[in-house]
Amino acid sequence: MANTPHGGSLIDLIVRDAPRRDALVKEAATLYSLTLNERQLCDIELILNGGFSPLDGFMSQADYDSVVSDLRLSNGLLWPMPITLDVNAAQIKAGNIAPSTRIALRNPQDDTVLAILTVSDIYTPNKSREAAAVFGADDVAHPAVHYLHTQTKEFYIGGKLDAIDVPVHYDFVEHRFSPAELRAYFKKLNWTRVVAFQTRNPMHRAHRELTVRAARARHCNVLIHPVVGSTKPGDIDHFTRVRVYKALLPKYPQGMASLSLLPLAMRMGGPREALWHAIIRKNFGCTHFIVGRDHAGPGKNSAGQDFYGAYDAQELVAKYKSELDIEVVPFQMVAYVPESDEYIPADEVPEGVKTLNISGTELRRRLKTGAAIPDWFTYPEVQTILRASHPARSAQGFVVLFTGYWNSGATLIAQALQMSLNQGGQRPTTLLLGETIRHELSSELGFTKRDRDLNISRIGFVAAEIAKCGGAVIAAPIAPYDAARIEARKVVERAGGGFFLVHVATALEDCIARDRTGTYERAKRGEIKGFTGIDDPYETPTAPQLTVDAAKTPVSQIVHEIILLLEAQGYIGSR
Ligand code: PPS
Repeated sequence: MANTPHGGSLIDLIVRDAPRRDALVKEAATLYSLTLNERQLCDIELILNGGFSPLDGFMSQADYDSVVSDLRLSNGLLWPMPITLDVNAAQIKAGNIAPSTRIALRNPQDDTVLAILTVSDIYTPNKSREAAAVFGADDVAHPAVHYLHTQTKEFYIGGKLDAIDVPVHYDFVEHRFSPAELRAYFKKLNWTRVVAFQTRNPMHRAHRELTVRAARARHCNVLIHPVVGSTKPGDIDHFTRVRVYKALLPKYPQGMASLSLLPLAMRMGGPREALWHAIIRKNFGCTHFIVGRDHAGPGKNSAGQDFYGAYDAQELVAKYKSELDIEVVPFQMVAYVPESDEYIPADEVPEGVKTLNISGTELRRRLKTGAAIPDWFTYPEVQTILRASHPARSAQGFVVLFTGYWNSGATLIAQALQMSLNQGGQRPTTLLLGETIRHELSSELGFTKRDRDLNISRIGFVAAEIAKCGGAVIAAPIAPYDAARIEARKVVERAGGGFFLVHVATALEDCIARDRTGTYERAKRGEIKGFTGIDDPYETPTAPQLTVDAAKTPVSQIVHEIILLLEAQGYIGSR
């Protein structure tokens, strides 16, 4: 038998309101709409499908105050996390929002109406109080506190929901279960005792070992129940993680484990979050829940100390044990013992016996540099998946952006660099000469500051897209403005590409002296207006990776300097 939902019954609003759905859709079309943000979208999905039972809407002030100060809804039921809907004064005015107003809540991804909210109250939260009580400190180093102070609008509106649809997902659909579906699935599998494992990270041998140990100790099956909503900034994306979990499933014997994805927006709230996670798993029918060391920990505060003690979460869930009705299995840290080639609980490792571990930070470093990840740490299948989405530098894309006066020699250097990179053959290489870009991408642009900036921004966009797919881009416009070059760097780096700015600092006199086309002469005579260096500015780059002078150094030597730079950063050659 699956576990009883929190509060006694599953609040499946979709099933409850299905008979009225058509009328609700019609009504929604006449109402003021609020488009939810990513976090609210996660929250509403779990309200609508019963993952947050007994909630049937966003919290009223009475519930909110009680949850913040006492970890309970106003009816006394244990609930540790505020689930609120924030709005600003302009929205209140535009929607005439007042008690009893009905508002359509829309999915930001496809604009569909998910539910109608009947407003019960509008209230002003004390955000500092909420931060201190719920997250332990009013410190913006905490991601949820940062969100509260920077993203959350000034008013909360409470009220119950009438359900129309849950958000549609297009990824890993076969692994997405509502609480009712998961309960039915457990029934089909004849699973009566299920231990859930919460994670927002890839899983390795140690996780497989500890979940099997938990299953063995409690005679359970294992539900891998990873969060695929928002997690901690900087985490590995859920697409990669889900591929990892799927690769891990066959490592469990006899169909012992299943995978279900949880569209939760984590708050990284440590102890309170652990309690909340346990309640959610109970709603999904699980009977047991693993709470680890530093469960849902947000990292360091602004004084450089941990926000929570490593075992605070385990202590808080133990405190509310009698009200939780899901058995919490404290995570036993397992350590790898090379001597016997096995994982054993850290507290069972005999004195003096050597153990090994690779931290998350170390794993990320190895993925970045391409350094080896040992087989004792993870399965080869998992390693292949992680490497595919975290290629080593030698397989990552990069952009070399040349900047300098017209006729500085940048075009020749760019062409020669492409030859050299093609010889290496490590990745496809694209050459974006000023002339090509002006013809293919920016033909309608002139040479005002605005047009030149737009030209560089287009080059940055295209280069970033190519670098994202692992290609090399060599671009050689004049790019006279520092801010535009800096912006292009940002766009490329955000896409995961390396960015190298090379200033071809050939003196203007030399550029003019080498000009056999008469272009500079025409500019000097005023036949070309706003020509860079003649009657238009060139801003010297503030922080180029390389500065070269094509009048003083042969092209082949300049290309070699760039090759050395790329090699030093690991983008070319193999290590
Ligand atoms: S920018 O500033 O980076 O957008 O310039 P870029 O795209 O590199 O364009 C340089 C080419 O445009 C010709 N040209 C001018 N350059 C500078 N200032 C003015 N006013 C100007 N008018 C035209 C310049 O000769 C370059 O031509 P190509 O054919 O690329 O050598």
